[in-house]
Amino acid sequence: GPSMGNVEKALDSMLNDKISDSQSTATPRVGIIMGSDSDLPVMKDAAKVLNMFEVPHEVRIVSAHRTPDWMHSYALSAQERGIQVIIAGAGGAAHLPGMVAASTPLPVIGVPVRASTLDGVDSVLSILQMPRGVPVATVAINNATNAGLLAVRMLAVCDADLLARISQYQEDTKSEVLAKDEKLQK
Ligand code: RP5
Repeated sequence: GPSMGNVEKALDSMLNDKISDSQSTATPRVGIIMGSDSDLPVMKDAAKVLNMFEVPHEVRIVSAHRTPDWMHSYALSAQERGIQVIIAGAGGAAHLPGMVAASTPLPVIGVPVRASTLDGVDSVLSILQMPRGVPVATVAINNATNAGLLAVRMLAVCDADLLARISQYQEDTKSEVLAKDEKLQK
């Protein structure tokens, strides 16, 4: 397959050193990728959710436009490396989720990042309007939390432990709202 250039390699390892503390040493089940380190403030929310559910994951900078060869090799190798779901965030002309979905059989969740003068509408339309045959599950603008939760639900289909945890999370969310209502009535 296509190999990574030296500049891309150096940039990749540099960017990944900075965020390595949010990653576990186990084989990652979820790949969180994004077009630029400027997407990190949004995309870290997906990592937070996966940390909360103790799902091993990796966080990588993969740009469709600036590092097309790296993107292609990432997408082609993800499944055989043990990745089961890919969360891809990008802003502007956000081609990353769709282009990755084109080169992997894995489910891809797209996060439209609000990154330009068009307020994220550009990102959401770029990610949402995929042609028939190449699906991307698109979440709301900047909602990497939901991307993380959707990834957990996908993994929970064949993982009883994770299913119990996601059910507990839903119970906790319900209790929180009911407690707030109760407080309001006092
Ligand atoms: C996209 O362009 C990235 O996903 C990011 O959201 C946006 C701007 O990137 P930078 O110019 O900040 O690197 O490729």
